[in-house]
Amino acid sequence: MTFKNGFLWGGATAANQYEGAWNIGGKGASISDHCTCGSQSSPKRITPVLEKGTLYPSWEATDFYHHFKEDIALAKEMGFHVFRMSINWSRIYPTGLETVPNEEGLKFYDNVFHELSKAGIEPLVTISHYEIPYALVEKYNGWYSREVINCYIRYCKTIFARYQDNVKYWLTFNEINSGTLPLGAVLSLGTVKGYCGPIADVPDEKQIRYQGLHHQFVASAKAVKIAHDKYPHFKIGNMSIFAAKYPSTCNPDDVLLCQKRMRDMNWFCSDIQVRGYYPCYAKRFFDENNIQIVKDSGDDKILRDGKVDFYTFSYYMSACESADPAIVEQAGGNIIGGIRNPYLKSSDWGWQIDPKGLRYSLNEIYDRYQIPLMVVENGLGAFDRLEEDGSIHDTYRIDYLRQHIRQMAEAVKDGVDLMGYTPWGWIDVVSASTGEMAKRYGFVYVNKYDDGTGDLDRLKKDSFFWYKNVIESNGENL
Ligand code: BGP
Repeated sequence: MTFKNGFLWGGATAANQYEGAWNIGGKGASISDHCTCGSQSSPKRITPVLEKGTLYPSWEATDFYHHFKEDIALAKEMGFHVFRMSINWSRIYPTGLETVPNEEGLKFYDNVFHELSKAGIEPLVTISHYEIPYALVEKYNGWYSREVINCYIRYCKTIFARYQDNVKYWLTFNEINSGTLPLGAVLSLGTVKGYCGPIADVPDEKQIRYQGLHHQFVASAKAVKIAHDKYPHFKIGNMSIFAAKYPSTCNPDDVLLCQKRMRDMNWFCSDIQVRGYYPCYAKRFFDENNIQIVKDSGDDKILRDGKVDFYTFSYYMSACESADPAIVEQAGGNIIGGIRNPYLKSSDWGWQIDPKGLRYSLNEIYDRYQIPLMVVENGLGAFDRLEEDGSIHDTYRIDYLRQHIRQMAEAVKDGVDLMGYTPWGWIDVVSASTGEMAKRYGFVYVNKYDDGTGDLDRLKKDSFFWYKNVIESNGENL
């Protein structure tokens, strides 16, 4: 048997794209409730009043809020061991500034955890998944302000105390390194009031981003320390996007550029969260980009005292790096930077599919950190066709996941300590990057469309039965 006994098979979701009920039960507006109508190609500014765009709005999402019992029953039927979800910060502290939490919000997650426990499924909880109370964006420009660290810690203390008997596995921030990328920085950092596009055209954007990230590193480390001191049974991890990068030729210029891009995007944040200090290459990067991180005197110690217990990541694609501007021009870009790889195929959204890159990434990460790893997102966003009889034949998704699981198995044979696997959007949710419902990842189809029609009915796709069998056989029957 390749995968160890107790390997955590399951699926991943996040409140901002799944839960809906954005203004029910005392919940406040979060940043993601304000910027769901953009798309990758034409991001929009945040509208002051929430209004319906042409795309299906994520503030209804696929309504986990009212369907959690049914959804957890489906997860149980597939044999899930673990259920990745996030808590909506603005459901617990509607503006992030209250001193007393919203009891109705806390009660909702009591009910969810109770249901998971009855089903014998372990929750894996992301504390902040592209979500921050919007009032903190208005008041402080999100994570750019140090004040937000205290708000986050107050929220962590509340949920740690309340759910200490229900939740063992925690992640401090979803895809923290998306803060280094133009796209994604606004959702994860909550900075730049009134704006939801890439922040590349905002003055001082690098300074804003890296100062904001510093505050997130401190907040993450403080949360880890509290967990270690007060709740020794907790396991608390980081979460990064990992997109393998390859030099496009063996020209040393390409190799060096590739090494730099691997550091800038893939390693920078996790080096700090896993090792507890800024990496050696940070100084030159900051100097060359005119970034001055303002630190408090105790920050370095806080980082050292708050190293994560395990490393988790999302894996969707890889990219190539070329130092030759003519080649970059000709080859066409990639969503996570770099250029297209001619050896790989792409999804309908241009994400390049690279299962072997997952084996490569797992080996590189494990070599570097030597702590347990978990793939907490992976999957194929695709257009699914609902047949008249209610079936959905998503063989392309099965094929994608099968190839990635095979490569995870190779990595385990290479010696990597892999804890588990939770494919993204195991039930259809709203897309983070485009706000669409049409981009689906699930084993379960949700009858809901971009124009807002659909009755939210849940239907099993072919991949549902396939994945059930994968779990049952601990990854042997692919
Ligand atoms: C990751 C995010 C998720 C999820 C996924 C798929 O970056 O952590 O929130 O949405 O990507 O992306 P998309 O929904 O844009 O297809």
